[in-house]
This record gives sequence, structure tokens and C-alpha cells, in this order.
Amino acid sequence: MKYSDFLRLGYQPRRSDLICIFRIEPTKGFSIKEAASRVASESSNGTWSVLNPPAHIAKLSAKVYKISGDYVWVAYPVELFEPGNMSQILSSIAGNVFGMKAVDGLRLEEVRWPKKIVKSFPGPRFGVGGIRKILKVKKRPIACTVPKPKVGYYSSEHAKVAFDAWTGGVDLVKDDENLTNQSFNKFENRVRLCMKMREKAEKITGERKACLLNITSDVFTMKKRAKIISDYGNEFAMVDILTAGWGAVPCVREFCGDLKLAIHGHRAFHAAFDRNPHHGMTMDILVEIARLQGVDSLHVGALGKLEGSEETVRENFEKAEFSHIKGKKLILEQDFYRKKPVMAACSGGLHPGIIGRLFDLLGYDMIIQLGGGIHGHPDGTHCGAVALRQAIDAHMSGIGLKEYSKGKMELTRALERWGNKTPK
Ligand code: CAP
Ligand code: MG
Repeated sequence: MKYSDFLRLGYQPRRSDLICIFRIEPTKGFSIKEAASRVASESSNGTWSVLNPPAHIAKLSAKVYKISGDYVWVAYPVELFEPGNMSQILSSIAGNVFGMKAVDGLRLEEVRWPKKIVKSFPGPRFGVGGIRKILKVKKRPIACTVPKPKVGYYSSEHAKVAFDAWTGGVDLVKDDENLTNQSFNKFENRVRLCMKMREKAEKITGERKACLLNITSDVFTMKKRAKIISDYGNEFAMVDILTAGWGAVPCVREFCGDLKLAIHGHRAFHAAFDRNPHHGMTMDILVEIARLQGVDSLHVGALGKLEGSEETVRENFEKAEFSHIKGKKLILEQDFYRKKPVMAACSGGLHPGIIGRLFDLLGYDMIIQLGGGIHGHPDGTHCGAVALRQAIDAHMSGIGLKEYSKGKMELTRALERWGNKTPK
């Protein structure tokens, strides 16, 4: 067994193969074929020295079957992978290869997950339909906020901000990605006080309200926090899926499933490896992983203050919410075998003046989350939330914001403050 054995141009992948498209920038002195063979070898069952293993082992070797410019197509026998074990799958296709000296840059651009692998994961328990059912919101984006400053409020102050936002019209109040159980805002206190405020806000508005409560920690602690959420009657838990880890998310899916909690996935840390076009892994693959592992809603980007093109946000959205992805150029056809759609969450530098582009790009099956775009409103949180709902209503009725804002001070003041500028 040697590197060149992994180069099988013209091989026709089996339907059962897992397929990866890599973008490979070979190190000086290596041809693309040599670099590709090394990537296929290291991500399946080879190594640097020549081996003479029993013949049956070659059956598990990956095959480089197509090369076009910097892009390389690699087919992996599905037997190489442990069904249902995303950690093992990623240790294979997205593990040592990123550190190989034969490549200057390596980016995992696309994965085609075969049926056997897709079926080995649970997928979302609630998904778009389940979230809408919990919140009784049929046909508009879910309005969400995250108290800002992102951490620092005492639990009682946090609950008051939530009350002001809920009574202004948001459906969901989300913990920020780095708010968990700090001394100034202990998790159980926050849950208890927010649930009291939620009850009041539901009575005032006649609308369902809920929290996305951040349980991120080790699995044992997350399980305890999920139980606290359930005991107080909230229907959602939130997890920073990347800093919690691939092995943690299935446990969260398991115990949140038992407690009938929907899981909101935050993607903090993704830009460490999906932002650099020359090295790492694309966000749409993370979306598919989160969907397979069973997250119910997930941040997909928003054309706001954080990096992410329209094309990327759209691709993330399709992989989250479509049942089938058509193959084209560097996209491989993908069937999700009836896995429920994950609700796309858009956030990051958004305010009422610029959410229109999300409607144009994604439609209305999404969570629109505003932090600074609500709490930075000139007249405070409550008016910021009212302005968001007014902007959503304007887009849902197809009326221009300016026109719609006539006689609506909250939206008028938001547009006066931020116009249609995207914050940097
Ligand atoms: C947004 C946010 C979100 C990021 C996540 C923040 O606050 O709460 O975590 O937008 O990014 O902490 O920045 P603002 P993404 O609304 O005040 O910007 O959704 O792209 O994963
Ligand atoms: Mg945040």
C-alpha cells in the first residue's frame, strides 16, 4: 500500500460511498495528484511508508477519482466509518489531513453523506414545524432577541429586559453564546425569573413566549441544566454546538429529546475554520452535521456585522431546510432522507432597516435575532422589539418600510437611527 494506490482517476463512486470535495493547494514540490493521493491516504487508511497489509484492507482505501484545477473529488467506502459517530467520521475526513506538509492549503468544500450514514443519525426532533407549533406562529419569521450587553446583567435585570422585549413583540429571548452560569447571573435564577416574566408577558400580549437558555458546558452539567429548564416549563435549550463538541451534541439531543426540549444551536467558533477560503471546512457542512445530529434551529449567517456572503447564507439555509439538494458545480446531490428541516437563525449586526434582504434571500421560514438592533433603539428595548415586529409586518405585507413606518414611532425612530446601513 503506497500513496499512488489512492489515485484512481475515472473510478465511478458507488451510491454507498461517502464523497468529499477538497480544495487542495499543494506545497511547492508536490503535484496536485501527489497532494491529493496523500490527503486520500491520510483520511482513510494509509500512511507515509509503503506497507504490505492483508489484501482485504485495501477495500477501505479512499479513491481520488476526479481532479479539476485545485478541486479534488474523493470517494470513501462507507465501511470506513462508524454509523452514527460524527466524531469518528470527522477524525477521518477532517482530521490529520489539515496538517499535512504536502498541502499549503486544504479546504473541505462539500460532503455527500450516503443513506446509511444519514439514517444512522436522529435528525431534529422538532424542526421548523415543531418550533412553530410550540410558539403558535404560523406564517412569519420568529422574532428573537438577545439581551445586550451580552453578559453582565444580574438575573433579575436579565428577566426584566426579557419582559420588555416579549411585551414589545419578540417571541424568543436567547441567552448570548457566552452567558451560562456566571456568578452575577446564575442559570437557575435566570430560568426561574424569566419564566415568571414570561407568564406575565404572555398574559399581556396573548402570544406564546419562550427562552433559548444556554446550557453549554460538559455533558453532565448540560443534562442537569436541561432538567432545570424542563422543570420550569420552558420548551427550548440552547447549545454552543462547536465549543461543546461533536460528541456532546448527540447526548444533548438524547436528553433534550426525553425532556421534549427543542435545541437551538449557536455556532460560535465556526469562523476559526470556515472563514479562510484556503483552509478549513465550509459552514454548510457544519449545517448538515448539526441537522444530522438533531439540532432544531441553527445560526446560518445574516449579511450583518459578521463575515458571510449572500451565496454562503443561502447555501447554509438550503442545507438546513431543504429535503433534497440538487447537484451542481461544487455541490453534490444530497437526499436528507426525511430528516426534519432545521430552522435557520439569522443574526449579527441586524436592525429593522436591513432585515428586508433576509426575506428576499430566504423567505420567511427563519428566526430573525436582533441584539443591538433592539436594545440600542433610541427609546429602549420595548420600542426596539415593537420596531422589529413592525418591520417584519411590513415585509410580510409587501409594504416598503418608509411607507409602513408612517404613524409608527418605534419603526420611524429605528430607521432614523440606523437607516439601511449595515454595521461593520
Ligand atoms: C448578535 C450575537 C450573535 C451573533 C452570532 C452576537 O448580536 O448575539 O451571537 O450574531 O452570529 O453575540 O454578536 P447583535 P451568527 O445582534 O448585537 O449583533 O448568527 O452569524 O452565528
Ligand atoms: Mg451572541
